[in-house]
Amino acid sequence: MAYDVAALRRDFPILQHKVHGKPLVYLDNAATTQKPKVVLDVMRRYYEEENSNVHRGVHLLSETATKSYEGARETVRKFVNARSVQEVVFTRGTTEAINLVAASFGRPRLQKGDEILVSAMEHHSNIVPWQLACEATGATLKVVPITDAGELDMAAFAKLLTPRTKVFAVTHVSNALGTINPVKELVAQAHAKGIPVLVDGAQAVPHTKVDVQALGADFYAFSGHKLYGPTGIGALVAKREHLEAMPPYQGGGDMIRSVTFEGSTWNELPYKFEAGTPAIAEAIGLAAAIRYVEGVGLDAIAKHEHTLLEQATSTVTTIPGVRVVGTARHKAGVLSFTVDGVHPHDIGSLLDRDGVAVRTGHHCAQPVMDRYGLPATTRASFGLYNTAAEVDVFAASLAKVVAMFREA
Ligand code: C6P
Repeated sequence: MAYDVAALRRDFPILQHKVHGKPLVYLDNAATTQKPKVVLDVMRRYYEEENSNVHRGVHLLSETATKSYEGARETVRKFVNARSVQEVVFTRGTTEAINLVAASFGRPRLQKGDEILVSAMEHHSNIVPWQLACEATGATLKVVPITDAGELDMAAFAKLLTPRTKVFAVTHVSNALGTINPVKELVAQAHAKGIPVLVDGAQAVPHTKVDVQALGADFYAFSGHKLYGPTGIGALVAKREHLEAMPPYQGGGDMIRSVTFEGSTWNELPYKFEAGTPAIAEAIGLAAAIRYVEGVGLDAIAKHEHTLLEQATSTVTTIPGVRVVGTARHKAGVLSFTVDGVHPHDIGSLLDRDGVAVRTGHHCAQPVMDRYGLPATTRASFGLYNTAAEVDVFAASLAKVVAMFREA
C-alpha cells in the first residue's frame, strides 16, 4: 500500500493549526513528536471511564485500570521483543531509565580504577548519570571518539574495552547528528569481553524496528513522547538477571513485599522498580501510540523519513554557506547544520516566522558541539507526517534567511 501522508496528517489535530498565520511545518520531532487523536482519545477515555489506582483495589475500576496498565506493558514488550513483561519497567522516560541503571546497576559494581565507557555523541542523559556514579565511587568516565562524519571510531572503541570497563553506554541513534550506530556489533564486541551494554534508544524506536533480543543489549531505554505518545512515560527494558540482582532505585508504595521498621523486602519484577502510583494514563497512551506506529509500519516510516532527509540534505546544501554537521553513512531523519556567519538562534527565530519549527542550540549534547568546535547548530528532524512540500517550505525559508544576512 502506498504511504498516504495526507491521510496520516489528518490523524494529528495539532497539524491543522497555524503559527504566525502560517501553516505549521513541524520539524522538531527529535525533541518531541505530535500526538495522534487515538492517543488523545484513549487517555481521555481512561480518565472518563476507568480512572483508578492500579494494583491496589479490589473494586471494578481498579481492576480495569490495572488490566489496561498491564496490557500496556505487554504492548511495550511485544514492540521491542523483550523476553517477558518482567523485563519491562515503566519509567518517566529515557532519562529516568538511564539514571536507574547508573544508580542501581552501576554504583554498586564500581570502585576506584573501574571505568564506564560512553561515546562522544551521547545526549547529556547518557553522560551525567554516569558522571554522578563515577563521582560517588571513584570510577572514571572514558569516551569513544567519533570521526569527522559523526561515526564511532571503531578501532578506538575496541582498544577502550578493557578489563577495567564495567559498563558501555551508547546511543542507538544520535539526536544531534542523526548517526545510526551499529548497536548489534557494538554489543557483540563488548560482550566478548564480558562488558554489559546500555543502549539509549530515545531516537531509535520512532524510526526503526527494535528487537532487544536480536541486539543483545543488557539495558534498552526509550521515551514515549518521541514515539507519538505522551510525555512522562517511557521504559527500561532490561535482562531479568540484572534486574533481579539490582537494588531498588526508589522506595515507596507498590515496590515492596513487606515493610516493618526493622526492614523491608521487595516486590517481584518489574514492580520492584516502580515505586509509587505510576503514570497510568500515560502508559495506556503509550500503548495506543505503539499500536498506531505499528499500524503505519516502522519500515514504511523509516523509508519515508529517509526520503525527506535526502531531499532536505540535497536542497539545503545548495544554499551558500550551509554546512551539514553529521554525514554518517547510516542516518535517521535528523539534519543538523550551520550557516557561515549566522547564529543558529537567528535562523530558528526567522524560520519560526514562516511557521517552520526547528530546534537550535546544543541539543543537550554539548560534547558533540565541542567535537566540531561549534557553539550550536540548527536541527530539522522529520516525523512520519512530514511532507516533501514541507521540506520545500523549510528550504525556501532558510534560503530567504541566508540571503537576508548576506545582504545585511
Ligand atoms: N532529546 C532532543 O531535542 P527524555 O528527555 O528523557 O525523554 O530523553 C532524553 C534523551 C536521551 N537520549 C537521546 C538520544 C535523546 O535525544 C533524548 C532527548 C531531545 O534531542 C530533548 S533534549
